[in-house]
Amino acid sequence: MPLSEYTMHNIKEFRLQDIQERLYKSKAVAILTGAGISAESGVPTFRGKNGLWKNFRPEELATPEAFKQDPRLVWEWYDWRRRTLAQFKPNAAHLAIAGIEKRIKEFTLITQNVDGLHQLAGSKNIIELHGNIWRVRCLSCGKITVNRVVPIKILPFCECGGLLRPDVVWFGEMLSDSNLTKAFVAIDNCDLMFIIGTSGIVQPAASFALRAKDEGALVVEVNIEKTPLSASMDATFIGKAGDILPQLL
Ligand code: BV8
Ligand code: ZN
Repeated sequence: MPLSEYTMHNIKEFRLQDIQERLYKSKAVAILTGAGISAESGVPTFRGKNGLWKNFRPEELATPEAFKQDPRLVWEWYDWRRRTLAQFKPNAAHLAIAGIEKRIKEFTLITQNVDGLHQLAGSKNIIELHGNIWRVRCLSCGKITVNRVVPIKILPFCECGGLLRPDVVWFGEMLSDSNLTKAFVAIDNCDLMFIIGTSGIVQPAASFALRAKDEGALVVEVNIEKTPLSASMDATFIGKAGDILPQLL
């Protein structure tokens, strides 16, 4: 669809080209992405209809309790996700964000995704809020290493003998202080923030848009449907990230 077609529902009438103008005039831009930005690469979203795995909900498996209780089951789930992910490439939305970053003085990408597709697309200044599925961490010595072995031997152990876990943030676990601090600095300093492909349910990421607004930024949402965040956005563009974002380049 041509730029002008993308209207949205909100108080102030913004068209995509208005946002495009604002984008290249801004001093600092922050982008928050969720699972929706990887959907067009084939990666199943968390709360989409096809769900993520068998009849388990992420909130049941992505927890320290689940791992303690049944590390094999949790590793089977992560191994399945890693095997599925290994065949996927960044899509036009990931590439557009990497392209925008090159043209903005101060740019920060904050992602909730653990799939590593933003890195593959060439994004540089990334805050991986929820960790990365291609890293593992030893429960004994705490060593973090990149591990791209698919399928991974279940159960994987560190050379120190400790059990390895995925280096991701599970539900009920604290996000790393340094990541949160970096994210808040980016959010508080930006004059334009995009919220792309997230259902706005998982905290604390779901409150970042409001924080940016309180700090005076213009906040723009891109999603295939309205979310609980939409009502407080300055603009919401309904459509696929892979269609809309390249038009901002
Ligand atoms: C924390 C890593 C402090 C793992 C993830 C009640 C009880 C207990 C806890 C809580 C509670 N209430 C709140 C909490 C806190 C909890 C939380 O928020 N729970 C939710 C479920 C209510 N949060 C936490 O626990 C966080 N830690 O708060 O610490 C604390 C400590 C102790 C006790 C309490 C608090 C940690 C959260 C991190 C969890 N880890 N991932 C892994 O991935 O294996 S979260 C997981 O969900 C992913 O990271 C994912 O990115 C994230 C968010 O989901 P979305 O990205 O939004 O994806 P979703 O599928 O939901 O939506 C996709 C969207 O894309 C949709 O809107 C769709 O329309 C759109 N879309 C689809 N296709 C496209 C598209 N848009 C554009 N284009 C397309 N083509
Ligand atoms: Zn170890």
